[in-house]
Amino acid sequence: NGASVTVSAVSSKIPAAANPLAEDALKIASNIIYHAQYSPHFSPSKFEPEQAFYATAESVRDRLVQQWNETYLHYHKVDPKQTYYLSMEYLQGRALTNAIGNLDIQGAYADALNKLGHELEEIVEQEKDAALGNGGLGRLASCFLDSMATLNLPAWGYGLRYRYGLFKQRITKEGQEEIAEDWLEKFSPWEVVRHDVVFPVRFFGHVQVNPDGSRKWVGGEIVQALAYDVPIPGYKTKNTISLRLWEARASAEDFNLFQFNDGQYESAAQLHSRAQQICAVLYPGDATEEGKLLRLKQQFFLCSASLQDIIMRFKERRTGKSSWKWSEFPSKVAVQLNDTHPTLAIPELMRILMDDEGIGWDEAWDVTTRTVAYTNHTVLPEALEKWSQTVMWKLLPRHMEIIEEIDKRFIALIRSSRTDLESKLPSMCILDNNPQKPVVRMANLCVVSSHTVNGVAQLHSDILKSELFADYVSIWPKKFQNKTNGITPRRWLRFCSPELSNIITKWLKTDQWVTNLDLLVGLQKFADNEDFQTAWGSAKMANKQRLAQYILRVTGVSIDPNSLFDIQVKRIHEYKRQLLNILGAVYRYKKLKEMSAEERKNTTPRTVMIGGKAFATYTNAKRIVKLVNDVGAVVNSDPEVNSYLKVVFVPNYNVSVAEMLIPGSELSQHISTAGMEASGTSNMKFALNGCLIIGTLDGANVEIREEIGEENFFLFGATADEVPRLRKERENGLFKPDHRFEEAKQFIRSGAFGSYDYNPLLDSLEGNSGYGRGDYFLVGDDFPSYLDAQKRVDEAYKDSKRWLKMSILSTAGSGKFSSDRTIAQYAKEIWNIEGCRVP
Ligand code: T68
Repeated sequence: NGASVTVSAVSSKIPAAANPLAEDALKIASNIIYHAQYSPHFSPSKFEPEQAFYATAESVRDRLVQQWNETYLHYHKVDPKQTYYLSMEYLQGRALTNAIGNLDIQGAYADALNKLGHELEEIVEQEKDAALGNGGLGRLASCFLDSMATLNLPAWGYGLRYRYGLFKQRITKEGQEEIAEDWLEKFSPWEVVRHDVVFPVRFFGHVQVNPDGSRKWVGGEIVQALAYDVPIPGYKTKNTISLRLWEARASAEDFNLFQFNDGQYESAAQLHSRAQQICAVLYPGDATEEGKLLRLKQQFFLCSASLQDIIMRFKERRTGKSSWKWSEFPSKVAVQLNDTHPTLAIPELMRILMDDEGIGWDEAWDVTTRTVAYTNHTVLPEALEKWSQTVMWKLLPRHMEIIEEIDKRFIALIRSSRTDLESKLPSMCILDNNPQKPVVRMANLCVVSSHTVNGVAQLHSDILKSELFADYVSIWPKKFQNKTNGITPRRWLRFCSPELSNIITKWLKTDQWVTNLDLLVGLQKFADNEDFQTAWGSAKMANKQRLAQYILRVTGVSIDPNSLFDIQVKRIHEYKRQLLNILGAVYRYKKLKEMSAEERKNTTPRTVMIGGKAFATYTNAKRIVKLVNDVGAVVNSDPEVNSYLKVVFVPNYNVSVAEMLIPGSELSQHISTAGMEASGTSNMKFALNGCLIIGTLDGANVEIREEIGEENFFLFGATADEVPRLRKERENGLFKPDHRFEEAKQFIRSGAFGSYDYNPLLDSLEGNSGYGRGDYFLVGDDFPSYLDAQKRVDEAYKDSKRWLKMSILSTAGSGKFSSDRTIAQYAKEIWNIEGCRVP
């Protein structure tokens, strides 16, 4: 325990060492001490875990910076084609374990910290999560960066350096409370500010027409984009790539000294505070006009700064070359849009090429469309971005001209070559000129302007082709692809579950699976082996115990590691159907109450854990959070049944919490209404960790079930094809609810879980209700088959050998879901880039 240790005390005590690893540890220890002494962040009188974390992180960063510079220089020399991943979100989580793991120096760092009176496990917990994202989309971007680095791909991530990332969730009697999460409260040891990388980004202003007919965007306000780079090390490779996060700044000239001296302090700094607003908060609520404008500003800020940087690098690598052409640009640059949020990169690239570089429309269009590709992550209509034309004309007048022209040319193309599609034009074109509310449809702009459009799981990509983008498919059949999502096996198995990893390595007699996840299939042959099962079972048990301690610490609820650990963690959304889960738990509770003590003994004890954040203004999602907490409060304190059922709401779900929950899980719920979850990625993380899935045929569940075998997957529910018919039936009042569904709802309405008014929430599940949307997500339709599947789960768990076998086969079948596979496919089939290993 280093609580009272001082820097000078530990530095004088570092013992001499004999073996090489120890010497390495010794060097590391003195490097850590060096940082504690000479990086003036804290007073040197202390060397408590927090100080030890920052000093350790800086020492690791030293190593990364060296590799990082080498990587950049190597890429500069070779000048390969590079991918630029544009994303408004990155959910990086903590970086220390990942960095020392990827550098393969865990042992030495653990030893070094030991010499300094600390435990590595305790030190890594000091780090705050970098939560610059909302959920799956942001975490996917982070997994992708890890894979790009590991595969030695010349790639960069671009994003925004939000001051406040995703809020911290606190649970009170009222339910969820949001608190600003200050991840930069002290500072981030991982970012390096690049004072020499600054680009101006313009907003507002007007279009100037020059005598030669060319156009130029002038006036308005200019904000500086300043680069902060975060190193992304590959696993056991020197290649270390960059995540470049932009911060908005006003320049010194924007500070009005005259006003300040006149005592007008606020107006003197007005431009500064306006600039600061841009990167203040991740995805600010867009219910107000001001909020919408700010979000659009963020999007453009990312696109403009990143493109200026990309173009500068492209030109830099061409200096000294006698001649080069813009048509070479797509052979050096691939830009991937992570959903429509960075769509403005399209008109911005067009603008730069035409107005700044002076090339004509046709060539600019050819360059742009050969450069940009778009990934869609949702088919939910409310999540498809549409920007008010009025707001866009005000903020980005030149870009609106360009978008109008793209639209005009697209319409002309259809009218001249595809008269059969003319009737479809109103929904296919980019501008929706509805006089009440004229908008720009960002997804349509992306489809028209990208060379490739991809969905994120096979089912999702099929739905894109047959529904959302069906009309475009007939024009450009080859434009549409599938790239099933993946997750990095480093963070999501190797580092978060060392116990299971070691067993896998031991039995496969290689650790190559960490970069070649398909090798896990080799575990299949041990699925019935008793020794292997025993080892597997004890690793899972160790993880469950660790999780039980965590749950006790953060919730005060004591859970039994011998019960079935059943987990659902993800953003709270009606389509993800946490309501189905909690209604199932309520039904289970009611039945347990009705049983005799003898009967209860034959049931399978369960711990239901649910976690996730609700968007601050999403009322029903917040009611669901409250309901789970209220059910937990009653069930967990009911002595009659609480050794058979516990219901826990896990607060403040984030990447680090996931790293604790997933290894200790045995059953996880991925139970969205079929056709609505584009892919899901936590399903892959759970399966990889030997956790069985209860789920619908939605998103990547379909492929997971194919890979691990249908006998190892608890399937239930309507299929995507059946959903429209079921919705129709409900609209027509033909739906006959199962009595168990009625019973569960009625039990809650009766006040069994407190006096909070759950009627509005439950009414949203009623077919003929005036409230809600008539169970749009079909909770009632799927409830009976869900309960049946849960019965199969309970039975399977009673046979622990069978369960262990299923668990092993789950991991063994998860090879496909490595983000290394996903990224290798993007590289080959969309970006046309190759590995460029630093020697
Ligand atoms: C998720 N999307 C999908 N969106 O829901 C999930 N949206 O099925 C998929 O696995 C994952 O993307 C990765 O492909 C999101 O997470 C957002 O977070 C989001 C953020 C802002 C605006 C709209």
